[in-house]
Amino acid sequence: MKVVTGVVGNDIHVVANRLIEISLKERGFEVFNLGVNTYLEEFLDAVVETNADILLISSLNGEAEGWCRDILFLKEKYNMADVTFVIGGNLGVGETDGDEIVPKYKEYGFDLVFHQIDLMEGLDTLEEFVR
Ligand code: B12
Repeated sequence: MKVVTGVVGNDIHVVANRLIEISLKERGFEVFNLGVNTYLEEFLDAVVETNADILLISSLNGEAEGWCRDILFLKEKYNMADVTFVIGGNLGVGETDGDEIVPKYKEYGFDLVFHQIDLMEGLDTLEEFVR
């Protein structure tokens, strides 16, 4: 399966992004890593270009919310109903409550949301979901 990944917005935290690429490859995924500082439009273009099955977005500095509110609209616009949309990392700024954050991102159009969740746990859940 093909996965497009990267860190959304003006976010330069690169360590998790590298770990995500390595871990996905180890699990047998074909990975297209756009790296840090990636804008939403670039993610969507890459999904179209690579015909990816999964878009996995990371946010560490917490600015994802400002970038990802239109996912539902864009999914429809680009005909991406079959693509699994995943987001994880630090999805809020400052003290944040997962019970509030997760439903919010689901409303924005993400299928799987991992707020301050360990990467391996998240990838196990992703594998179960796509299976
Ligand atoms: C190193 C670091 C930096 C370095 C980054 C160097 C680099 N190029 O990577 C520098 C000093 C440059 C930096 C800058 C900033 N940082 Co900084 N940084 C950190 C720090 C100390 C460690 C991050 C890290 O690499 N961790 C190691 C990796 C492996 O862990 P991780 O990032 O947490 O990722 C794990 C999980 O989140 C998860 N994960 C991540 N993505 C995904 C996706 C999915 C799908 C899943 C399932 C899981 C998952 O998997 C990873 C492994 O388990 C953290 C604090 C901390 N202790 O976490 C702050 C932190 C991330 N930074 C923070 C901030 C605010 C900033 C700045 C805005 C500070 C400033 N005022 O300038 C800037 C942002 C600049 C920018 N444009 O993005 C905040 C974010 C707060 C928030 N979200 O509310 C943190 C949490 C510090 C804090 N407690 O306030 N930072």
